[in-house]
Amino acid sequence: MSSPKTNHGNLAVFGGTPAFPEPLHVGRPNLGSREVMLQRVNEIFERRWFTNNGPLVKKFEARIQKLVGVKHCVAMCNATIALEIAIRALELRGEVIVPAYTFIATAHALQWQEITPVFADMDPATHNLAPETIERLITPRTTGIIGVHVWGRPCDTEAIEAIAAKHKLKVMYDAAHAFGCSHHGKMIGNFGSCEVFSFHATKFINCFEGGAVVTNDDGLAEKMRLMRNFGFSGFDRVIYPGTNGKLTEVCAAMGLTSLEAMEEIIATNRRNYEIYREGLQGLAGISLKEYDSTERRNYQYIVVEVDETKSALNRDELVAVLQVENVLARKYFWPGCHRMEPYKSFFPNAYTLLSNTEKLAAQIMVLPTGQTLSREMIGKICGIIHTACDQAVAVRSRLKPA
Ligand code: T4K
Repeated sequence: MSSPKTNHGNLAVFGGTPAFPEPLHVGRPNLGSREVMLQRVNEIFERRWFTNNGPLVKKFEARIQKLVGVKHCVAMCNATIALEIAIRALELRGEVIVPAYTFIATAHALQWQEITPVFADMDPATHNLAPETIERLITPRTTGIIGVHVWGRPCDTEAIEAIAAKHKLKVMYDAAHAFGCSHHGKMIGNFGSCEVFSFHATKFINCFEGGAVVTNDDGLAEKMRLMRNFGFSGFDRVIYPGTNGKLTEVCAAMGLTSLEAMEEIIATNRRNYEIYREGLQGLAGISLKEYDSTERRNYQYIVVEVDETKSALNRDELVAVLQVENVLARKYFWPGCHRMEPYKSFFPNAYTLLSNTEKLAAQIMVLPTGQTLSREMIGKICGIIHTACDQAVAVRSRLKPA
């Protein structure tokens, strides 16, 4: 690695050598034991049972049920399909209220089934759906609310569910980020009618590609099991419109191997978060989103808010400085779902009701973490941010297009 970036001449934006020879990604996969994984793959080959609710999928589901303390886990090929199946099994239709500040899959899972996602604003303190913005969006066509536990921080389930009860709406949660997290001591997975986890490669627990719906509702679980397998109920008998949402055995093998390393991965993420917290101290207008250590957290996202009214550089300038150093910081979930297609064309004025989303989506950046980051590497990333802010005038004029 090159020397620390202590003066502006060292920064890659001024022609210095990038701090890292290879790109550092947000979402570099974490690994469990390679040996155990390869052993499992060998066993899959021996069994010649590759998919269709195989023994490893069943074992993976049982582990998740136990970890989350929930009655049913229905494993799926990814969280997007899991969301689609859960939405259909819950019989949502018409309009469903979702936060504008989420990964696009939350909205697309509705739109894909011709259900209109109606975007609610975010709470700037939590980045989650602001309950007080929900009621004004309810119309006679509204059938449900999908809350998202953004960054693994639970949304205000009590307030959301009270509004839903008042208006007779169904509630489910997109818990793609929140596996292994708790809310008032209860594990995420036990709220609403059902909750959806993602086990994509970029998640702290991964199946290469994978997802799951968890629920305490026997009937709903049964329906989703049928729906993920084309609606087949036994040979030659189809009783629902279904799709192919099955998790493969090799993906379940990865999931099980990943789960075995779960505590270790969380400890690494937590260590990284604490190093970032220390390293980013003292920077005006730059704040690390804190995790509540009294609850269970997975610490999988390092989320930084850059308030350009107080910070020497704005979010986009910092991301640009970091990218040329090979630190591929991300602007999740900028510019918000309401500014992406087809929603931008459907609701060109949606932004007028989404002032917090508009403001915060332009201030948030996510930094790399996980097993591939060392203490030194994080120290170096924080050093780049400090140096760039110290030399903000020069950096800004360098970044300005000629
Ligand atoms: N709901 C929410 C709230 C979500 O955040 C997501 C997904 C979903 C639903 C849907 O879940 P899935 O259907 O995916 O199970 C990434 C992930 O692809 C996506 O799963 C995730 N959220 C989202 C927050 O981040 P992208 O498009 O920004 O990044 P991607 O997939 O290109 O990966 C990020 C970086 O990670 C890459 O630049 C390189 C690195 N990487 C990635 C992969 C796949 C690796 O180093 N190795 C790899 O194997 O969406």
